[in-house]
Amino acid sequence: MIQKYTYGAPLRTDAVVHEIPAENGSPAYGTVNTQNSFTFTYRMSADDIVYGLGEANRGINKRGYCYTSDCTDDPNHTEDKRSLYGAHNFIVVWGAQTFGMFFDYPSLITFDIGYTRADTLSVSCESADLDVYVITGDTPYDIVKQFRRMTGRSYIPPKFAFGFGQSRWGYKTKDDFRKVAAGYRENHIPLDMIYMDIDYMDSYKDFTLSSEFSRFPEFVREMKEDHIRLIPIIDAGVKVEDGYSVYDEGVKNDHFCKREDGSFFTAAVWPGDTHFPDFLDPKAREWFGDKYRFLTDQGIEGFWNDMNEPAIFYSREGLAEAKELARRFAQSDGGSWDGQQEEVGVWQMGDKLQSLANSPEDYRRFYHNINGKKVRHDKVHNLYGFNMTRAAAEAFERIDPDRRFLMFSRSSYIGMHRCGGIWTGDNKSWWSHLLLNLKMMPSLNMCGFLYAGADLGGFGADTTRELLLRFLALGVFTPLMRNHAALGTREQECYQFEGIEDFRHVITVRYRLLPYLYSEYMKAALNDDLYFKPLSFVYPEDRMAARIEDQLMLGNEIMIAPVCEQNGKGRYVYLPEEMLFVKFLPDGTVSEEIFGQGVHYVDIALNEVPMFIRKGKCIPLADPAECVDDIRTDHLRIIGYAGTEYVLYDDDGIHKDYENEKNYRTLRN
Ligand code: MIG
Repeated sequence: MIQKYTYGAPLRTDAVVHEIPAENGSPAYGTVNTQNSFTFTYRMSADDIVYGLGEANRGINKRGYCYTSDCTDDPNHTEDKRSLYGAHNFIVVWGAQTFGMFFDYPSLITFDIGYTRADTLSVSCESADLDVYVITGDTPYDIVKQFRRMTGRSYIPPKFAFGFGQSRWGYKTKDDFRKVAAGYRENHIPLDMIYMDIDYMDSYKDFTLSSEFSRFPEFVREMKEDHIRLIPIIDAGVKVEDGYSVYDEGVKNDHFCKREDGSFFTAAVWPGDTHFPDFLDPKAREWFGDKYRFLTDQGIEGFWNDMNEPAIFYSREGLAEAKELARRFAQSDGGSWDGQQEEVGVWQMGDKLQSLANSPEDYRRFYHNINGKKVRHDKVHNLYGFNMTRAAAEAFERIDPDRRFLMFSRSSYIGMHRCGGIWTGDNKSWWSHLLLNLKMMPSLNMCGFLYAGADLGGFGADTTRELLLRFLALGVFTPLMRNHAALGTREQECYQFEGIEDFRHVITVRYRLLPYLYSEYMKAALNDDLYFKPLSFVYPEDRMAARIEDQLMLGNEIMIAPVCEQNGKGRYVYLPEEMLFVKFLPDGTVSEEIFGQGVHYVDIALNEVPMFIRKGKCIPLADPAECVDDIRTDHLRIIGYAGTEYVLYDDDGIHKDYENEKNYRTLRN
């Protein structure tokens, strides 16, 4: 059962698709205070667990910290960070009382989950204008499914998007891309996509190509003949430059965000001065969305949307203030280091420069046009990335309503899960981020984001062979499986390392499992279900299962337990019931061993991919292939418990004929 409570005059976010009428009164759980601001408070019992918050830091159980939804381009995901790129305001409390809550609020909101006081959950935001949904059900799983139904079907990518992709910030020329393609094909490491980061554009202008990419359609075709799709990035900001048609049109037709005085807001991002399209205005969305045609017309079938928090390096105003401060700083004579005798001190100057980027002040300097009303950006900040991606998704429906396009975004709000997937942004080549990657997955799924993944190997900092292999052994199971690295870091393509056969093997396992993974993804999407679940969702009666934070249930048949530690030769696993331990060995064979309920230590070499099949279940396994197009789904082997069945979902992977009964086929072991 879902109940809705409306406070004040909320702004429509379009997170919810199946609207329900608002109730009078207040939620059955906790207390709500709407004086001056909004606060929801609930007294937690000692053993209560809190799930949710999607793309957030720390554990699967969110209890014990304070999180804010405030979409931020911060590439340092250290433990102390309270917000990342997304705003996913859905939580489930499980324990003495069990209920879910969705706070549909488009601006900064804080979830203090036993941080200030261990027993107190407190959710607060500045303005008491929001819709609060309270969901009751028997279990967290049941509550999540109701929430998912209310917020609509998750995005479904084309099947090729379940292949492996290589990315790196810095590929600039056709030959850079050809080299990557050859590195994979010559070494027989499977590959389906190469991502084009910002350097493919002319001066970082959206919907342009640098002079390196003349005769682009032919290049797209050349790659596609090799079964490789090119996936270009699109940034949110549009370069200010007379004669650049996207800029000219945006100005002429009033599609950019404005300052209070009606002038266009200017901020520096990659192209230099940019304007931000007003994605909250349907007319601007339609205009920007149609620009993707520039690339779809040339054969492109997928994109990633970046910098859409929106990320700001600095604004004109911010820079002017910093320069003024610098002028005064330059005038103040020497003196003490703490600046006490000076008008402007060293630290004050430093702080000002440090805080130029992504500054809350800048988010108060521009406005959106929402149904003819001027709304200051900070009031709707968390909707920006959602609506950029929505612009693309709405356009894809016009460009080819029968076809699926690959689309994922950095920033997001609940509701965007219908338009695209997400990648989890600029992680680092750290072991702790491998574990964070794992922990985020079920939370993201709860909030509807099924097509998701992290930068495998780590984006920032130098990776190691060992870390990349372990990252990949988790990535084998994440719907988005992409190796991506930052400019200036160690080269991270799989063929750059010694012992290439290990990489070939691990990624090949993905392709062998792909019919199963795709089938489970599609079932999850079509039934508003989860692809990744915490163990407790499947074993709610098992008290131990609820404590496990480094193993996940995937689909209905398997459990994963990757190694997340340097020099790890194996790991402890907890089995809530008897399971079949399956290891994909480097010689292409599969080892199978039954383990009983309880704790076990399992050996897992660096070149092995482990997983568990639940008791009484089986899964299909395809022959090795080097691209999704070559996977033979008519030639599957079954592994798992004897005498069992698996219902496989399959389709052409391109069109949207999802409800067809012909897509289901029963396989017997
Ligand atoms: O300011 O396009 O998260 O994946 O490689 C950095 C360059 C901009 C941030 C993205 C990252 C991408 C990078 N971008």
